[in-house]
Amino acid sequence: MHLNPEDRDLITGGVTVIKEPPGRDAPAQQDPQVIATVSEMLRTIEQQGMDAVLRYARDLDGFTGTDVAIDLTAAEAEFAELPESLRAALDTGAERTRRFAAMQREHLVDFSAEVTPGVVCGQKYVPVGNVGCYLPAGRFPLLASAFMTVGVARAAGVPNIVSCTPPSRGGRAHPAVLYAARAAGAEKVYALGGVQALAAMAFGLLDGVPADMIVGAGNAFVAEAKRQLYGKVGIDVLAGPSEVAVLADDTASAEMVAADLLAQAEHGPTSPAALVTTSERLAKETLDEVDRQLAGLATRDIAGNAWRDYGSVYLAEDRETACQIMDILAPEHLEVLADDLDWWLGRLTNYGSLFLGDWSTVAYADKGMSGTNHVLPTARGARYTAGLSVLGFLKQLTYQRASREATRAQAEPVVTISDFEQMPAHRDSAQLRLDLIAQQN
Ligand code: HSO
Ligand code: ZN
Repeated sequence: MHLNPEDRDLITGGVTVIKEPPGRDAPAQQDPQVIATVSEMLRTIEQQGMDAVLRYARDLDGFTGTDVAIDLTAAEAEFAELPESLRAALDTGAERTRRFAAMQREHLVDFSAEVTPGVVCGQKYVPVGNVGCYLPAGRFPLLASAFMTVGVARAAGVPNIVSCTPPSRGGRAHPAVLYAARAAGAEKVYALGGVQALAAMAFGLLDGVPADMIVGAGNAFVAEAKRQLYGKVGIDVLAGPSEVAVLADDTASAEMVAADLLAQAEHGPTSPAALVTTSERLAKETLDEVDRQLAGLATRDIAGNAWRDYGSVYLAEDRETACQIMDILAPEHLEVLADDLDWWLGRLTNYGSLFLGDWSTVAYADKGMSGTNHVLPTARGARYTAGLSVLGFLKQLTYQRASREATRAQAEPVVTISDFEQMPAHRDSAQLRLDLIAQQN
């Protein structure tokens, strides 16, 4: 997540590069090997069904059971293995995420209005019927993913929600992932991971109902499976490595900036982190502070490589210039550690989610504690889309109803346009109504 040479022309103020990875940002393209493997797996599963799903689960994930279904309403023994404090924290995250999603839903209003005399147009929000949620449990289990997918789909009113998560210990799944899913409102989870999980949901192999939409983050194979299934099913976002950008002025603390950069660099060795600041002092201090904190971090190999290869620091002439850089980088998460937070809130437009001030940090939202969704666009996708929310599970449908009296106002111009376009069947469906009225008068 850094500036490419052609981006520079879009920035009017002065920018000094303090640290920038060499070369261009890695293209968002998939490895051809991944593409081929995924398409072969999807084809096999579509043809052979559950036999192929279980074969992949055994070969790739070490699944040893016979039934992938896990009843969460009868998993008390497994939940009891978890510390009480963890269960309480997960309950809190699930509830806060649900509450914010419910508020967002309330602010989406159905309406109808007379647009032209006698022509009433309306819109209504209708939930997607069948949603498949993928709950990742790879390098890190990312427990709050269940709140963001299952919980928010429920808040949207989705009637049928199916969830999958990779098996562990042979047959069952990670107990904390199961607990989080239960806290989000799921009653059942299937112990399936990767491509076979997405295929099983998309093809309706688990409960006999094909998913209309598949959501949730995963590894490169999961992302590619979503890309290939897109069109047959809807998806949330094609998520790449998690990113963070920090905008800071001279009031910010280097210790806090460094901690927040490393918090997302920890996701993986290709996770980008950027600081854009108007303070030369802060830029320099942050570089030292990142190294100091890395030395004491158990995930320093991951975060350190990410910072070395994908970290950047820019010194901007003024805050408007700093914002122009963010217009281009469009980071997944954007933190503002600066004075005059309302000014930044008004000015900034390209981000997945925005964190204003010292007391709002990405990790809070990552774990569901603020209430906003953590499934967000990466790789500059925030230029054109927001992240997952209750809106993602709703279709904004339109409808119309017109009176007999409003026919002329619509039919006559349609006849004119259709004649010009040489589309006689369109013309006729309008003309028929004009003729009918003429006969009736
Ligand atoms: N930063 C990730 C979500 C997450 N991080 C969950 C930790 N836990 C994508 O927004
Ligand atoms: Zn994170």
